[in-house]
Amino acid sequence: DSRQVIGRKSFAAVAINCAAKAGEWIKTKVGGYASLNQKTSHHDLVTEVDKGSENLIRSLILTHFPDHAVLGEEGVEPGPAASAAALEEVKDAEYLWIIDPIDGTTNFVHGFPFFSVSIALAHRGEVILGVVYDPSKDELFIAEKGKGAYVHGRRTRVSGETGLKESLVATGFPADRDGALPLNMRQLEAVVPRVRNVRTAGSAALHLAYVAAGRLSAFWEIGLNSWDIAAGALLIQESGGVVTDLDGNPYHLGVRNIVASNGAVHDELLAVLRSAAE
Ligand code: 2AM
Ligand code: CA
Ligand code: CA
Ligand code: CA
Repeated sequence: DSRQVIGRKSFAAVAINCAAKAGEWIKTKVGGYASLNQKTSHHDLVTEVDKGSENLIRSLILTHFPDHAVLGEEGVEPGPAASAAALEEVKDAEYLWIIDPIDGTTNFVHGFPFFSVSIALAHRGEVILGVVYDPSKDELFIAEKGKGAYVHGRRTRVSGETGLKESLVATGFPADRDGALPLNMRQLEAVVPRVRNVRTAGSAALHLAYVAAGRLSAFWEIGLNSWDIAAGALLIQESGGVVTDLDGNPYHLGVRNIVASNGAVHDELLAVLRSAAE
C-alpha cells in the first residue's frame, strides 16, 4: 500500500525532516510562555509546545514506519522510576525512536537561544542514528552508526585537548532528588579549579553535540534520561569521542549519569568526578 511506498524513505531522511519541521515550529513560539506548567518542581517545566513538537514528530515517524516503537519524554509520567519503566518496556524493540521534543525547555520559555530537538533511532537497543537540531542557529547535527557525524554537511571531530587544564567542560544542574544536586555541587567544586572553565547552558543534547563538534572538550551530568542522551552519544562516538557512565562503563540506553569527552581527557575527568563522590 501507499504507506510501504513512503516507508522506503531512509531513516535519516525522516529524522532530519522531523527535527527540521518541529524545530521551525518551535522557533515561532520562543519566549511566549505558552500554557506553562510545572512537572515535578519549579525547575521542571512543560509547555504546549513540548507536547505539540512530540506529537508532530511521533505522527511523522509513524506515517513512514507504522511498525516502529516510539519513546518520547512527554508520553511518559515525570520522574526517574516512570522513565526507567517506560524504557524497559520498549528497549528491545526491533526499531525504537527516542525523542526529546524540546531539550532545554527552561531556555525555550525564557527565550535563551540554547535548546534543541533530539531524535535517535535504536535497533534492538543499539543507537544507529542520531539527530540533534538547534533551531536558533539552524544547526543540524547528524550521525549514523559507522558512517560518521556531520554538521552543515561537514564531518565533526572531537577537540584535541589532552589535559583538563586546557579543557572547556560543560555540565547541567540536576533536579534535587536522591542527593543528585549536592553531588553535582561537589563535582563542580572539584572540576572548576582543574579545567579552563565550566559552562552550563541548559540543553544536555546540545552540550553533547558540542562535544562531538569539538566546541566543548567534555560534558557530564547526573540524572538524565534516554531521550536526553541517545542522539548526542552517537554523535560523539562517530566523532572520535568517548561516552560512559560515571563509573566508566560504556554507554547504553539505560545510562542516566553520563560522562562524555574527546577521549583524551576522559580518564582524568572520571578520576576528578570520582574524588567528589567520596
Ligand atoms: P528538558 O529541557 O528536556 O527537560 C539541563 O540540565 C538538562 O536537564 C536538560 O537536558 C533538561 O531537559 C534536563 N532536565 C530538566 N529537568 C529535569 C528533571 N526534572 N529531571 C531530569 N532531567 C531534567
Ligand atoms: Ca522536561
Ligand atoms: Ca531533555
Ligand atoms: Ca524535553
